[in-house]
Amino acid sequence: MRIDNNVMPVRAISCAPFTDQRMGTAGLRKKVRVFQQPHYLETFLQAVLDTLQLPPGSTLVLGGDGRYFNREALQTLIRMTAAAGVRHLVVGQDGLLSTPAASNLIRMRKAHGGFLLTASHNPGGPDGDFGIKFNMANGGQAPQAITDAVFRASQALRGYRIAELPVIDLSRCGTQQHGPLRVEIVDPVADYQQLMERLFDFGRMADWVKAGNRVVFDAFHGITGPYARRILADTLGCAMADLLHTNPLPDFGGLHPDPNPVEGRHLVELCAGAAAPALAAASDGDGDRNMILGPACPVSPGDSLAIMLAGAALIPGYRQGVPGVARSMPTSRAVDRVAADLRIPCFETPTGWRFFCNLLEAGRIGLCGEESFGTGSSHAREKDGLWAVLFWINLLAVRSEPLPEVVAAHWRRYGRHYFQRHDYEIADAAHGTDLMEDLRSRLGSLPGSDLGIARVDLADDFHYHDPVDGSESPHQGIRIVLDGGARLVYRLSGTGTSGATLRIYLEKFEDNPAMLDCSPDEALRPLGKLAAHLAAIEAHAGLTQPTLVV
Ligand code: VG1
Ligand code: CO
Repeated sequence: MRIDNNVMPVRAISCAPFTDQRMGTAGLRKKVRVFQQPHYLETFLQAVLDTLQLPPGSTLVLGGDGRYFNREALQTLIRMTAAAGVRHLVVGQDGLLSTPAASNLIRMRKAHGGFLLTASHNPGGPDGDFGIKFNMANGGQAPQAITDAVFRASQALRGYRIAELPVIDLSRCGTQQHGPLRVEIVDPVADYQQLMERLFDFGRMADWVKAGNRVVFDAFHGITGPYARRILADTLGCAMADLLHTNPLPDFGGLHPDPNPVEGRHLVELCAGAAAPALAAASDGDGDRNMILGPACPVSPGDSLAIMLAGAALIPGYRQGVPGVARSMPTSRAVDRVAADLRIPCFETPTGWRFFCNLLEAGRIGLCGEESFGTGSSHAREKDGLWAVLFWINLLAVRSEPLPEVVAAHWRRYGRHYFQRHDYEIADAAHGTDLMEDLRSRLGSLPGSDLGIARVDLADDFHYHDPVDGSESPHQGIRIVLDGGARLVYRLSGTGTSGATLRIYLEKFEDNPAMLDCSPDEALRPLGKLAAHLAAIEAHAGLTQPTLVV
């Protein structure tokens, strides 16, 4: 097909709108089969493009985690963005870009935004999930006002516009011109690696590896494999045999690319044994999450964030200190103690990385994290799995102490926040909503009441006031704080694709030196029982046990 240099041939297609294209915590996620319905993907993309009203001649970044349906969706995306007047696309080779690398590229290239084809930690394959995140010119995910506007636009759509283009070959780096559209295929790793080299002391880290400190990393056949091979093995000298599942596969090889102690139980077992490496780690499908473990020492995400903040001055990119930190509300308050010690502000935001972006843009925070195995910093506007692994390697290399000692010393100094998340998969979504409504209706009567293990100090429905743009986000999770500092948090997940997932977050602070080495199971058992009883989970959903404990 030959296309005139100035004119992009465009077809207009009429169709009925879909009523369910509301983005959740991180983009639109649905079963692959839902996205495969005729016009479904196209109408959603049109709703985003109509909402954004990109200036003519714009630049966008495109990439994804390599999951099933990415290939087809990318071609559609190229043709629809071209029809909307976009004239420069920066695309990861083979359509691959990790979420943090895409965020970095958007910022570096001063693009107007980017589409990321991923359902993150959700399973992939023809029966799995597919998703799309849209990121703005600042590299961060679209804020609530935009996602609400996209939903409204999707409901009113009567069709979409798509350019007539040949299938674009994404397998070779370089620039292709298709009429007025320039498609630039880039190495997904190169710019990201340069960014990492500016933040960390790669020389010292390579010496640490050379000294016999072994690193095991599992990419779960998601996007981080190519990044880990180039950065951990080729550059830092980690053994290739210690990098697991590093070829991205459309169905993640049947693995569930969610880096937590359950999906990563093989790493937990490895670290519990005599052959434990100095550091073991894993990332999720799109490369923004991380799990960190050391010999007999899984590091909880809340502790990881707190220890990173406490050690930030040892890392080149953070030597000047950070202006402040933030954590999502359900995340353990371990980092709050370090922030207080450093006399820097600690912000509490709703779940979802997009809420950190205003604070990052305004220069009010330098590090932030979520309990869901997500940590990041001002280097990008997404959480960043491999960055967290590199941060830990750099920290261990400077401290010259084994990871378990670093963690134990932290607890001795600041106390320990025992933390667990209990997920209940509720088949009928309405039962999940009813349960939350019921609990919410009883919140007023809780303060002051005695729940057996403690009295209730505070019970509320978290409402966030964004200190940068003044926006309000109500109903971001129910929190019940007990006398003595223990805390229960309840919220419904916004990333699932069927039924409802109730997430309950349990936290208990301990500073008695004799009680710092309990198992979280043991330390939190009474709180877990109380949480289930308070929310009447069995009565509402018929469940007597959590489906997942992490
Ligand atoms: C979950 C996590 C949240 C995270 C979000 C996206 O959301 O709890 O902390 O930001 O996933 O992560 P929810 O609404 O299901 O609790 V990712 O790595 O899946 O983009
Ligand atoms: Co992710």
